[in-house]
Amino acid sequence: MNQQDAEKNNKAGDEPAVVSRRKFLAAGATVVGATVARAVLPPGSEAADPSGRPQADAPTVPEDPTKVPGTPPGPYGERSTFERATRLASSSHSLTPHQDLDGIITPSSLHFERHHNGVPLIDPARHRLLIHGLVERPLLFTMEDLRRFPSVSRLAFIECSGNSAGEWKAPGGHTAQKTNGLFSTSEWTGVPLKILLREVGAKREAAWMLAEGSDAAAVTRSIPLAEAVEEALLCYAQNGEALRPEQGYPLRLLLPGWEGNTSIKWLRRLKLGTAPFMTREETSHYTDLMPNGTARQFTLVMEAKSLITSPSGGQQVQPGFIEIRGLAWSGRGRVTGVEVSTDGGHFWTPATLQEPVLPKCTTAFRFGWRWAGEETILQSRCTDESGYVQPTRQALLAVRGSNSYYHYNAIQSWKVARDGRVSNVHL
Ligand SMILES: Nc1nc2c(c(=O)[nH]1)N[C@H]1C(S)=C(S)[C@@H](COP(=O)(O)O)O[C@H]1N2
Ligand SMILES: [Mo]
Repeated sequence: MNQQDAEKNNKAGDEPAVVSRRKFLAAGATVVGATVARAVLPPGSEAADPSGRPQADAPTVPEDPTKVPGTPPGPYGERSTFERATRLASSSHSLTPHQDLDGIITPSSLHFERHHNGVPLIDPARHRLLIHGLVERPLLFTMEDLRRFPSVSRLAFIECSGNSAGEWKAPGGHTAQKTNGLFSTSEWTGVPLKILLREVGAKREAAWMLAEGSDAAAVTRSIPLAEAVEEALLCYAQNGEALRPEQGYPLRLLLPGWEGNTSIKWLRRLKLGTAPFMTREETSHYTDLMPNGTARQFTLVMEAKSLITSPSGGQQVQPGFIEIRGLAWSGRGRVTGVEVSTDGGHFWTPATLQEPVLPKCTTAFRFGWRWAGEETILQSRCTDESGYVQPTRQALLAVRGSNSYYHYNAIQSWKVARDGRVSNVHL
């Protein structure tokens, strides 16, 4: 089936209709409230009576709770006090609750954090960025200087290379947050690195760049310039406002599609050189232990991956129509397709991709499904513009062995039990 056919097939699921209680019962679903429909018609069913004529059991207008004066506007918005989506936090990281979110942008307050020695408090008026090494003119920039350069905004995900690390051995996470919480998406705004390299007069021989953060850990990374230079952004803003302190306020490097650890936060220094800066004093090291005992290093690109966020681990579904929703992303470019399997990987059907579909950014997908109440396994599989297809767990383990920690991107399997409970399993 091609993408268009799949979209047609999914159409019914794209247009949920409010249904009368009678129709709802006829559809064979479970009724939870007396007059409140908790589900939509299954795909292919006729819509509710469009004539608008009152029906015997037509719902009445509920009491309007808004007749009391509301709260006046304040200087900075808050979410509804009824909303509960939260990050799970430890001393070194926090996880985005993907199962509670919609769309591709992670609210800034729910963006995951990963830091090696806490979040520093930095006064932007005193912050400086030094660019030196193999340059004609070493320069020190203030935040004000940086904001004067031509700017770029783009949407991009950041994924920690340790995202899903708990899945190498056994099903580690019970929820989408636990399995994939070290991954988030924002709109980032800043100055292209290329412009600043021109400003300092980067020398021809400069092939590597050391980026250093201003946190207590002074995290540094060696970055190959040839691949980084086109897209690297020095960001001061995220989702329309200044970066959050946790995301590197007032300045961070963003390397779209690469391991999160290369996107140095609280950025204070860039040093250009001919070779990687490799001494322990200079940089932190990330390696992947391979089955033959060797280690691979500078595996910078985050490979294609996808995740069904709803229904996902810890949730419970009802029989009838279910819109399967999820996220797909690839560090190599655009997502070109996502397929969904509702039978543990035997049959795969293309899901509908939600626009926008942007390179090195998260793409949302959805897929209309009718669950009859049997035990089954839900999976999604992503393909990117390089032709790379997200591997099964078995295929990934065959290549990487099970001694790895970073770069786990296997297909996620969610088991739906007969009682509707969803859990993380490994096939
Ligand atoms: N200065 C500094 N930059 C850093 C880190 C850090 O600890 N210090 N952690 C890195 C890691 S491992 C990741 S995955 C990303 C996480 O970015 P986020 O906290 O904005 O989600 O920041 C990277 N940049
Ligand atoms: Mo990371």
